[in-house]
Amino acid sequence: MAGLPPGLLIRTAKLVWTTLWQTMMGQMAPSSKGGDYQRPESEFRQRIEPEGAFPPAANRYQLIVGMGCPWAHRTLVTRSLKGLEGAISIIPVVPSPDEGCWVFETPFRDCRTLPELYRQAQPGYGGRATVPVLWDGQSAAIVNNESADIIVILNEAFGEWGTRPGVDLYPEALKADIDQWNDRTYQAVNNGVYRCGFAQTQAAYDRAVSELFDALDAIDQALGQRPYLCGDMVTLADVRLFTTLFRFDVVYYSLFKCNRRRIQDYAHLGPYLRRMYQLPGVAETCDIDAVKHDYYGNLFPLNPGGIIPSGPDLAYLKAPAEAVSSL
Ligand SMILES: N[C@@H](CCC(=O)N[C@@H](CS)C(=O)NCC(=O)O)C(=O)O
Repeated sequence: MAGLPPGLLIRTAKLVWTTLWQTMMGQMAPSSKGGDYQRPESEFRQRIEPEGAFPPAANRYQLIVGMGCPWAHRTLVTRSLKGLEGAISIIPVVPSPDEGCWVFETPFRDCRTLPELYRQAQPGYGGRATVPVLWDGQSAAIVNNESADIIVILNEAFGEWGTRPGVDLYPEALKADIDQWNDRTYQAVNNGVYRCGFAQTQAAYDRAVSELFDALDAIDQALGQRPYLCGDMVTLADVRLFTTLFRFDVVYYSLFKCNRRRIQDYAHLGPYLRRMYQLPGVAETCDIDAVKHDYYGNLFPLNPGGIIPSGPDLAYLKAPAEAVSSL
C-alpha cells in the first residue's frame, strides 16, 4: 500500500496537532492575545478571626493539598515551620490525568473530585477547582483558596496551638520588606515559570524567560549578603520562593523550558535551597516523585508521551549545609 507523501503527512499532522494543542492550552492556561499566560484570580478569600464567621480553633480546619503543587506546598511548609501538624490536618488529592482535575484519595463528603466539593460548598461555582483549599470542617465551607492568604492565616490565627510558638514568619517590622520580595518573586519567579511553560508564542516565552532569569540573578546577589531574603530569619517571602526553587531543576528547567541555568549552579541560590530544605520539618513536605508525576504525567499538552524523566540527582539538598541561624 502506498503511504501518504511524507510532506503531506507532516503538514496534516502538524495542522491537527497544533489545533488540538492550542485548544487544550487555552483551557489549561488562559492567555492574552499575545500568548502570555494569565492566571485566574482565586475566589474564596475569607479569614480566620476571633469574632468572624471562622474563629480560630484546633482540629476544625483542614488543608486540601496535592503534593506536586507549589502553591499547596507553601501551606505545608508554613504549617510545618509553625508546628501546626496537630491542629490542622491534611486532606490529600491527586491529579486525574484523564479528567484534568484533582480527585480525593478517598471520597470526601461524598465527593470523588475537588470540583464536586467546590460546587457542594458553593452551588453554581464555575471557576477553577484549585489547591490549596483551607476547609472548615464544622460548617463545611471553603474559607480560602488562595495560598498567599492561607500562609498568612496559618502564621497568625493558630498561635496557641503551634508547637513552635516563637516562630513568626510575617513579623510587623519586616512586613514591608516581605511584601516587596513577594511582589518581585510572584510575577517573575513563582508565576514566571508558568509563564514560560504555558507561553503560547515565542515572544511570550522570550519575555517570561528573560524576566525569570533577571529576577533569579538579582535574588542570587541578594542572598550573597544574607542567609534569607529579609535577613537572618526565615519569613513568608522565603517560603514562597522555596516551593518554586524546589521544583526548578526537577520540572521547570526541562518541562517548562526554564533552562538557561539550574538552581544548583547558582553560587547562593543553590546553598539557600539546601538551607531551606533542611529547616526542621521542611524535607517532610517535599515529595519529589509526586512533583515529577504531577507535572510530567498530567500536563498532557506539554508532554504527550507521559514519560517521566529519571533525573536529576538532588542529593546535594541533603548534604551538610553551612551553619546559619534557622528559625
Ligand atoms: N493562586 C492560587 C493558584 C493555585 C493553583 O493554580 N493550583 C493548581 C495546582 S498547582 C490547581 O489546583 N489547578 C487546578 C485547575 O486549575 O483546574 C494559589 O496560589 O492558591
